[in-house]
Amino acid sequence: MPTAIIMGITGQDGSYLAELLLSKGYKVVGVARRASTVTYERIEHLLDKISVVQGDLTDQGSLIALLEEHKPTEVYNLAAQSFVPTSWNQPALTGDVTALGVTRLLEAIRYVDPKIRFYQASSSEMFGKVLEVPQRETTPFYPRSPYGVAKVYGHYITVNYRESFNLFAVSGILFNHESPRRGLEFVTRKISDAVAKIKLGLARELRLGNLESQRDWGFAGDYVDAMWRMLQQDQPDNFVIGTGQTHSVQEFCEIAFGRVGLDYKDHVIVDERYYRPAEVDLLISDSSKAGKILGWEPQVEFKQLVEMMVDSDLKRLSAKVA
Ligand code: NAP
Ligand code: G4F
Repeated sequence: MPTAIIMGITGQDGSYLAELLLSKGYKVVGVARRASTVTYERIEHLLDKISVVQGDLTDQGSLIALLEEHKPTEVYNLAAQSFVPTSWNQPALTGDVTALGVTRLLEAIRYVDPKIRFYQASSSEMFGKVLEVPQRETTPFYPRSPYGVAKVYGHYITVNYRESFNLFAVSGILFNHESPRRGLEFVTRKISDAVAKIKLGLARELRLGNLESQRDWGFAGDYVDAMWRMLQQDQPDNFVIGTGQTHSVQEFCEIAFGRVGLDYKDHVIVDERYYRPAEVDLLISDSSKAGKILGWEPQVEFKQLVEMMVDSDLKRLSAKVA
């Protein structure tokens, strides 16, 4: 039975990846940082099937100890300070975790067992002020936030350890992916949660930033499958993963409010507090390399994704008010 370590097990992607790896017969060890309360909401249904152990990307010793104890064949680094606005308020922390954390993990692999296969969660935010549309593996980077800058570092240190030390280290350049388990501060889940609250009479308005912002949004469950496929190849490489379609925040609102018979114009208020110091441009993926080499294609379409998220929040909140 192969063993996989998932850094960031308590996050959105960690929970979906754990489900996928369990279904493939892996022993799954999830790493969570110590908190004063448990943060296992997304993995509660998996706790009898996986081991959850403590570790932190800012602590080199904890990473070495993890690998020595659990002897994984694969390590997935999904851990990061992942919220773009926070990266302007906490740029040094973002650099320490999201950038240097990758080096600490690669160093632990090099020291304990260089045969371990490594996945780095890179991001379309690295393309930022885009230099080519659509974006592919060869598109130059131009990050527009401290988060994007940190992810560029994480990407290149992964490539560098592959080339310097012959590690099987891959970088998955993933475009936005969402789900009912998405964090509440990200725009898609902020909208689906607010739609459910407004429908149930628990709220009346939703304050958002730039409604014209566009993203290439896919379903997280589809994207973790691409991560696993990348680690099953003969050679380590970089892959762009996305849907190849872009939609605006306004379009997301139209479908989400429409799902419950409401008009977003009656409830959404544009609030400049949610504008960013710098925005990214037209993010659209070209994942044809992943289609050809990994045999990967997205399965869930945009409208389906929006409706899935609204339905889930409505169900969750209806149960609470009942
Ligand atoms: P997420 O829900 O924010 O999860 C991030 C995870 O990292 C959480 O488990 C968090 O733990 C953990 N973490 C934060 N700081 C840590 C530290 N110092 N040591 C150890 N763990 C730490 O993010 P996600 O949406 O699942 O995304 C997974 C990865 O893909 C992230 O690296 C993200 O930057 C990247 N990515 C995401 C997308 C997307 O659209 N979702 C697209 C491209 C790339 P706590 O629960 O304790 O906070
Ligand atoms: O949902 P968002 O906060 O996601 P963002 O910044 O694209 O980052 C996510 O995707 C990246 C992949 O490209 C990941 F690497 C990263 O970790 C994260 O998962 O914002 C999406 C768009 C932005 O253009 C933002 O300006 O929505 C716009 N927006 C408009 N109003 C808002 C709001 N975003 C948030 N969070 N809150 C608003 O009220």
